[in-house]
Parts: sequence; C-alpha cells; structure tokens
Amino acid sequence: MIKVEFAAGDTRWAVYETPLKQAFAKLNLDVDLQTRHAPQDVDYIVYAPGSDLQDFTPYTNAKAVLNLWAGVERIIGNETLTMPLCRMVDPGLTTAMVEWVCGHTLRYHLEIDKCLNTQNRWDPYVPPLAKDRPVTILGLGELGQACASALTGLGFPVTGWSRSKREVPGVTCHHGDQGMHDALANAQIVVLLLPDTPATQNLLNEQSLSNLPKGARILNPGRGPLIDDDALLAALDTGQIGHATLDVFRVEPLPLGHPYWTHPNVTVTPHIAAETRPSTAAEIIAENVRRGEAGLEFIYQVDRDRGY
Ligand code: NDP
Ligand code: OXD
Repeated sequence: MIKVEFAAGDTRWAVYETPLKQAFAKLNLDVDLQTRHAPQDVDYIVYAPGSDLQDFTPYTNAKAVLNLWAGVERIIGNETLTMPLCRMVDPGLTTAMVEWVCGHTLRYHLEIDKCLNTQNRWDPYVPPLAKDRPVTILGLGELGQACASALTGLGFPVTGWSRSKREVPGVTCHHGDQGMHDALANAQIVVLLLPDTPATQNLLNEQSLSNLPKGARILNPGRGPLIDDDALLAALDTGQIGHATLDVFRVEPLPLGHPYWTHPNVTVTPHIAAETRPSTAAEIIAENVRRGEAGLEFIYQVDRDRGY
C-alpha cells in the first residue's frame, strides 16, 4: 500500500481528504492517506506553506513532496527537503486567475470606478475599445499564458515577458532584460505573474516604473516582493502610476497601518486571486503519485536552480 502523508494542515484536511481519496481511487491507486504516518514509512507528502512539517529529515523514504500551492518560495529554501518537489498547476486555480485578471483589467479598461462614483452627475465617458488598450503580462508560464490568451480573446493587444523565449499565439513575446524594457514601453495595464525568486525581486522599481506610460495601472497577483513598495508608493503619489490592485504582499496579512490600506489609488485584495481547488488539484496530486509508482517523471517538478 502506498503511504501518503497529508501535511497541509487540519483546515485543508477537512476539504481535501475526500477529493484525494476519490482521485486515488480513480487511478486505481491503493493509497493509505493519513495525517500521522510514521515518517520513515511515508512515500509521498502533500504539503502547503505554513505546515507544521518543517524538518523533512525523518522522511527517509519519501519519493516526492507535492505542494498544493503554485508558488514555492516558502519551501524551496528548506535544506532538509532533498527529495523532488512538485508545485501545483491546477486547472481550477488557473481558471480563477484568468477570471481575477480579466475582471480587474476590465475594471480599469472600462473605468468602472468612475461609474460607481457618479454622485448624481450626468458625465458621459466613452472608454476606448480593448484593441486600443495595451496590456503587458510579466511572466508567461501556466498562469501568464492563460491570462494572455483570455485577454487576447477580449480584444486587448497583449505583450508578454518571460525569462526564456516563449511563443504564445496572438501575443507579442519578449524575454531578457531589454525585453522587459520593450514589454513595458506601451503598457497601460501591467499584470505581474512571476514567481518570487532572487532574480525577480523588486523588478518593478523606480526605473522600471518610469519606463511605463504615465498613468499606467498595475495588477499584482504574483508575489509581493516583485514590487519595490516605496517606489510604487512614490510613483502613485506623482501619478506616474494611476492605480494598483495588489493581491500579494511581502508580509501577509498586510499589516494594519501599511500605506497600501489607505492609499486612494490602491486596491488591496487578501491573496485570493486564485485558490487551489480541491477537486481538480487532487487529480494532479494523484497523477504524480501514479507517475512516481510507475517510475515516470513527475509533472510540474520544481527546478531548484531556477527557483521555480
Ligand atoms: P510558472 O512557473 O508556470 O511561470 C512563471 C513565469 O515567470 C515563466 O514564464 C517564467 O519564465 C517567468 N520568469 C521566472 N523568472 C523570471 C525572470 N527572472 N525573468 C523573466 N521571467 C521570469 O508559474 P505560474 O504561472 O504557475 O505562477 C506564477 C506565480 O503566480 C506563482 O509563482 C505564484 O507566485 C503566483 N500565484 C499567485 C496566486 C494568487 O492567488 N495570488 C495563485 C497562484 C500563483 P520562463 O517561461 O522562461 O520559465
Ligand atoms: C499559490 C498561491 O501559489 O495561492 O498557489 O499563491
């Protein structure tokens, strides 16, 4: 029997136990799924940041750690984790991110805030069509590509930027340092969908913010450290950046008293852009257990050198 340890916390256990058992059964995997196996017996560990499990040393026979989150910055530096680490690529999470990004892009594009604050004024405002509103997505991975395709489908001219060269139908793709400069040059709305790695921290800084057209808007559902917060606040104050919608922060929950809470041109959402969905994520976990047992390569294995 395959022993799978669920080490993602009690709250998640309550919602993941049944979908995981169903997903294992669907693949005919004979799994003993528990929260308290003896560590040396464990074959796979289902994990989430914030878990009580921080020392992987006793899990001497574990074949993989299967993360329920897409981002791995809170686990990748754990030196006791020597077995393969797989991140989450969940169709439910991807759909949620596409909805969040499209929704907030349309809020900016249609100037929905103006409509909500008319205060009895008849003040006709005609937004441009989407085809005249360039959007740039920094990060063209699973989520960036899905969002780029959806925004292209809505008619926005989409530009994307990644570390390596990418091709996404209908999207102008750039990569590398000069590529970022080019990707930002015309962007009226910028979406950050990069992982938090040493190479991506503070990518949006005084200089890159000044590359944007005046009044550009920022959506950050990626990670807080991608942005130099002081530089963004300064750019919001001068109007270089028109508005920012931020879902992720260096410290979460965002501390009370942080200037983002009260800045008139910032919207804070509490890291809800895209939750992992148990029913679809369970199938990804089960597929990786199946692969591990069949001696196949895991899907979505993290490359520790790249950091994502
Ligand atoms: P992927 O690993 O699939 O894609 C990451 C993208 O970022 C790739 O295109 C990659 O380039 C690019 N990238 C990485 N490093 C650099 C760099 N130094 N310079 C330029 N481009 C770089 O990740 P996902 O799309 O699945 O997820 C992205 C992030 O979204 C997650 O890491 C997480 O932080 C965040 N997230 C947030 C959620 C929320 O609710 N707010 C939910 C889920 C995820 P390349 O294509 O060349 O590899
Ligand atoms: C994730 C997240 O990385 O929720 O999955 O941010």
